[in-house]
Amino acid sequence: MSIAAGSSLGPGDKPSRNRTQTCIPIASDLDIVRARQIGRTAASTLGFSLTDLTLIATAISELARNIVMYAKEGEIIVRLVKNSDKHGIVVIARDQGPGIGDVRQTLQDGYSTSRSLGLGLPGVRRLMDEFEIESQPGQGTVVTVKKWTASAMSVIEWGAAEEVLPGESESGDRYVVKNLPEGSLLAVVDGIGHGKDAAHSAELAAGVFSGCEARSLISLLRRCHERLHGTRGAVVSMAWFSPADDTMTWLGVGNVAGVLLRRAYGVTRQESLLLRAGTVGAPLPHISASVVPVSSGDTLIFATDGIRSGFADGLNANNSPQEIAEHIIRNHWRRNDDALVLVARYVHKSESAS
Ligand SMILES: [Mn+2]
Repeated sequence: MSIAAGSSLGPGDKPSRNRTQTCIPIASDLDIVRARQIGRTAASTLGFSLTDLTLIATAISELARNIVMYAKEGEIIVRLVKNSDKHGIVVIARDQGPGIGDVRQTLQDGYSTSRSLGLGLPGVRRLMDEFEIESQPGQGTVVTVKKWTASAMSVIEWGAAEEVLPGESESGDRYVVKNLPEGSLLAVVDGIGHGKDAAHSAELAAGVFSGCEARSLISLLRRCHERLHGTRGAVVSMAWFSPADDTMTWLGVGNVAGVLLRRAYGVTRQESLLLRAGTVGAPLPHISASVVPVSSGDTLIFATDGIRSGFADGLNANNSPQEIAEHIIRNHWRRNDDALVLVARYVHKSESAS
């Protein structure tokens, strides 16, 4: 059965299937539940974690709810992708409703045209690895989202540990780890100040990174900078691991320290990220990213300024990223600021190629 025409599928129609694809007509709350279940069941055959299955199901509910709310009817298409280097799920939400006038505005956090308590499109974008939208007023909307299984694509193992400033309920430090088909993005953000204001700017910045599809750190930082305009701002360090050429690109504005531990001939060497003074959200300094070669086993550490310098000295590079993160928090937290440590180890499997 063709998947092309949403209008040919009435609300009472059965989902149509072929081997890798299911099309679910959407016109009622019941259809939302059905789409959610079908998507979750399909995704479970690919080896997603339980957490990822929940994220996928939530994204499908949101997309189907949007159809019912704004277009009255449409369809959700669930497609599985299985090839030699990656497995994942593609979800397409299609309707012929009123369409969206300002797509960019709709994708901003906190923007909602309805009374719904749902996540909205920015939320869906955060839950999934890839997100695309096409919409014209009067011509309907097509949203395509994808999620890839971690085992098939992740080139890093990672762990994180954090502490909140005593007396504050919320940390102003945030991290994002985002696995995309071409590599992995890591970012650590420290909102200026502490408490609620700091948490607010950090949250906005983290939203930019977790919703991104861009692979350029500088363009991501610029976007983050625009997003933080009018807030107290944040300091940010970020890294992009690229398995295609075994490199890591890193960049930092402010004082989130970055250290790369390399093991060679039984000796661990440290390389430090060159930080540009400044604040993201305030006038940006000249930024530049540097690219370094990495090999399997190299370990990146990001630590906010609640951690004393020298935190990477004497670390056991054989420990897991999570053990290293917890060790640093335990031994180097200043206790007068929020603290966050993110540790990522490059684990690209094709090291025999060289
Ligand atoms: Mn801090």
